[in-house]
Amino acid sequence: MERLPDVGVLTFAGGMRPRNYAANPLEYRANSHFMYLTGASIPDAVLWMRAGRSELFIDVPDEDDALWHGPSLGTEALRARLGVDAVQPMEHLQAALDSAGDFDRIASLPTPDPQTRQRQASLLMRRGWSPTDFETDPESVDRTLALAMVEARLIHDEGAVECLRRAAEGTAAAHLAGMRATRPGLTEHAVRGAMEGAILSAGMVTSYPPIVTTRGEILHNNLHHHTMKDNDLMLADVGAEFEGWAGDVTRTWPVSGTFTPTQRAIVDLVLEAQLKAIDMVRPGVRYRDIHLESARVLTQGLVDEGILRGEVDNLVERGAHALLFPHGVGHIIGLDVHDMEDLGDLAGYESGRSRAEQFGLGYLRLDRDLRPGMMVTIEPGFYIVPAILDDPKIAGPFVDDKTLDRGALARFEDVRGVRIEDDVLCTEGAPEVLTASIPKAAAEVEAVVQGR
Ligand SMILES: [Mn+2]
Repeated sequence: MERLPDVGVLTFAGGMRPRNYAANPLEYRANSHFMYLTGASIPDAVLWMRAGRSELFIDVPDEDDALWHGPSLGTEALRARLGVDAVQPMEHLQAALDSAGDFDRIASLPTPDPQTRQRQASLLMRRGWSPTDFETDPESVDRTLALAMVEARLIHDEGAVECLRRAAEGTAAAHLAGMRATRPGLTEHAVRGAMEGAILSAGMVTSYPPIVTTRGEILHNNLHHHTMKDNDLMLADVGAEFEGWAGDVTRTWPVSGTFTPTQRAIVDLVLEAQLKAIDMVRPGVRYRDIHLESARVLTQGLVDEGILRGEVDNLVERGAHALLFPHGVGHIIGLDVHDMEDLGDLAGYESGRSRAEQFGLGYLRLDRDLRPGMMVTIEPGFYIVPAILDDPKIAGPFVDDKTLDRGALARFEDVRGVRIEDDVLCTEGAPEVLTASIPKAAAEVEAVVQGR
């Protein structure tokens, strides 16, 4: 509010969304900006802030609501719990906005659900305002608000870190359960069920749709129907959410309990790249340099295996590693698993920086200088993706000049996809890995799977 002295700020929780019809909704979770400001997740609630005052507007339950949902917290008890100045019925919101005479400007961030967006537009329109494009309009109050939220949410205070630690605990329970539930002959569903079950048992929910797959080369694979076979790798990218705060971890383990020599070589290499990158999570380090350093470690290993040919720095500069490591090394994490991605690149990219054109580097979600209190993921990977390797525009030049040796790569057919991901807090000193308790070195992972 210091950044917006003459402006009123409206923040929308967002509504319930139907799964198939209105009375059968998806599990509710409020918009993260709303949760950050209020600490609550209340369907359709609106927070109105102006002149140092905060008022929460809610749909007051009608009498038959208590019949179906039980008694609800009264408005005064809710006010006391959340620490806002007032809690009012939704019917009063329009009048509150209309009477805010001095505040002829209203800032408001975009909301993802269409119904809320419509409500937002009509409320603003009554005041002669319409939502502006905060991404392109540098003069807009919405952009000032977005930047203020980024500044607040980018650096986690002790309370936030405590919640992120709890999310990490739920995430750890899930991965151990997943490793122990893996058996040749079962489907991936069984592993997913064990992992989500561990999260639900801890009183948490998943922070994003889980990836639990023996086809790890399909980066966002949300199918779980494959039967696990002895020589498969299981790639699980699963995170728990504690009171809105996200965990995000990937582990890759052998279905049989023992990596094949080729799988072991790649898992060791990806871990080496990950450890090198984690060690760089320190104040003042540019995140893109962490990405590029992990790419160099991977590239050196691929040169050693004869998969890539050339000089490492030159290969990374040309983006040759992206044929097998096409995504960025990580992202910021907080209330959102990709924190504040609803604001485009405003949170991930420092002012004056923008996405690269090059294949691979263009998918990097974060390019800031790190500061204490920032939390990031570190998640290098290796994937054999036909859609990349068979693409004449992406892979063609590297095949033609013999940079990529597809024959050498064919030996690693049983690898498919490997990723190792942890959640890392930047501190004044050495990085703190919140998810360090989850086994990741090949021998540790094998021991857990074998002990099932
Ligand atoms: Mn991630």
